[in-house]
Amino acid sequence: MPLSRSLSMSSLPGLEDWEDEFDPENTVLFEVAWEVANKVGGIYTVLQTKAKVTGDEWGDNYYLVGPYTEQGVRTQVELLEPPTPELKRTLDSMNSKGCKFLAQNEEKPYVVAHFHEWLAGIGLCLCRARRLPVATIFTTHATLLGRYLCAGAVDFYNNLENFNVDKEAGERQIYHRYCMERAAAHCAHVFTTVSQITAIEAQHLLKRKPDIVTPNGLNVKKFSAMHEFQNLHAQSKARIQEFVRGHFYGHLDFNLDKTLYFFIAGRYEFSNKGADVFLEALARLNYLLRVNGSEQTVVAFFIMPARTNNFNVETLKGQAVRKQLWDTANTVKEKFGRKLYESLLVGSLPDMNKMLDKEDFTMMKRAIFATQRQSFPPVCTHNMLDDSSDPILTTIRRIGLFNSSTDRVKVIFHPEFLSSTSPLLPVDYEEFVRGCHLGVFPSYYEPWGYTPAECTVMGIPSISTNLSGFGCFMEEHIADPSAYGIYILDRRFRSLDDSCSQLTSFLYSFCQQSRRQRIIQRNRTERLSDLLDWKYLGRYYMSARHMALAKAFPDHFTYEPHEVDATQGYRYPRPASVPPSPSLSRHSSPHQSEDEEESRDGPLGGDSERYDEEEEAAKDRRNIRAPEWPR
Ligand code: G6P
Ligand code: 1S3
Repeated sequence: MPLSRSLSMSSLPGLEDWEDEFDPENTVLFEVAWEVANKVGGIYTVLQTKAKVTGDEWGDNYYLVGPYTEQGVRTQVELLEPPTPELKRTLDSMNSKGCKFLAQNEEKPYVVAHFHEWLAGIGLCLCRARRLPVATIFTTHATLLGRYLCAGAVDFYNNLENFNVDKEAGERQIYHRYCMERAAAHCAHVFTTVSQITAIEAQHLLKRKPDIVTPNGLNVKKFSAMHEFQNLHAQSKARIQEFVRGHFYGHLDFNLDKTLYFFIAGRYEFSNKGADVFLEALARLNYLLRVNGSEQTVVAFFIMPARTNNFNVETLKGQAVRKQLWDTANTVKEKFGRKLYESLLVGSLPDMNKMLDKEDFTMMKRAIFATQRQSFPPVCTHNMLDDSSDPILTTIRRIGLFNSSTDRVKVIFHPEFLSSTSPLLPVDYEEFVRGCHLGVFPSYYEPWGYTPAECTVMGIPSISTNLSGFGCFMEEHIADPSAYGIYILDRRFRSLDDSCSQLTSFLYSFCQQSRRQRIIQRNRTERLSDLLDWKYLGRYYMSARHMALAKAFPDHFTYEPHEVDATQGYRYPRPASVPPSPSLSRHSSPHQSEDEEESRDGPLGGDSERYDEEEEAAKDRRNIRAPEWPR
């Protein structure tokens, strides 16, 4: 039966058999994970963003199975009546035993069940133990033991083959969970993971080499207006600037037009996510900017949830003071405007000495008085429960980044995920990322890393590492990643200190870019989005399902074994024009200011003689090899 789906299967080498064999009427896909409609971490993003391409392929025969949470059901699930009496009976019986569901019906013969992570993996082990006629896939998004080992002071990647895995898991009191993960990996017809680096890790720690690497994609939103994402950057940056105005009240002695916003975000694993390296590099950057008399200021945000008991008073006060100043300015403006209007109505120019009266001045003086402050602007926005032992705060105390006036690098630790309803910084995560200049993710342990990928599709440059799945993937597909705003830190072959120095030099060079260079770079970053689209990356999942069906039902499905080679596919050459690095920039006059540059070049970032975005993008497109089916 022909397929209705977005990708043309016949164009994909190796899938001709699949097209003949796959009958969506007769084949059912279950995807099982703890993070189905349950926003806990990165796996939620995988499932949520992938749903569209998988749904296009499998139609009504695609089912997601996850935990029943009231919150998840209320906000993300549409409840349906079971379509057949058999299914209704089954679900009623499950319900009577206390097992709530997401409900759909299926009784056709070829079932693929795809389990994510060890928590769901128990279902896979039971399917195999009970000899159910189901093709099974197990995807691990990180190994339990790998995560634990990396979080300790272990030279992980140089010792992968030497770990006594049972002993290490036992010592960390995760032996039972480790065994479930290893059992699921071994029981599955097909075992997959999210990156080559995690495939090597799994081979050593779980003792099975993954059959295929299934990299994580995103749902890439394309704007109809070419440079809409640049406008969104400017709008979102304005929201962040408002917050900064309030947070630094009384200490706003830096130029917001020359302020850059860097951020790190994610699960709070201090060293695994590289917050330690970022802080050290910020301290060094602060020194470099100071001794070189730079006019730039950097505000670095740490968005990592920790245990708190709400916002702290000083931070809330900052936003209240800002609001009061805004209200005062508006009241005075209103009165001024009315007097001006009255004067024009009677045909005379206003007497400027009478435009503001005593009361106005008193009101303004009172508002200014409220901005007096004895302490530095707070580093942390919340009251931390573990203030004295918190790793970010302890490090900040050691390196002395206290937001003093002389600091060129300011730090804000926001230990809660962002929300558009926050009284402090009312933006959601996407809006925040769009408004920043650079995402910094110097992870030591990062099987994939969605944060830099999200930056990329929004046209925001980022720093990742050659220990992260994302960083390695981009290195494979782009000839000169940094020209596209993808900086890849070497955390594999350098010492910790050398990695910090390299990160410092990335940050310092970034600070030296002019506005025009940043705009050019953002244009290039955004051009990479196609590479991360599920439309392309979803094919690895298709391949895994095909392989599993062929293993479970060899009489009905065949799969030609292919070596997966991620370098097949897109390959971005160096950008066609000069890279936007400060050393290579050519100013048309030696003392040209950023504002002059922008007003001449516009948001496209360049005149036709030196930089033509359209032409460069077109050349890139001609040079990029078409994606091929992974072999
Ligand atoms: C976008 C907007 C420009 C704005 C620029 C600021 O490109 O279209 O109007 O000037 O962002 O860039 P910056 O890197 O300084 O935040
Ligand atoms: C894992 O979540 P994490 O942040 O604990 O899974 C994510 C989705 O595959 C992945 O992006 C991330 O690197 C892993 O670490």
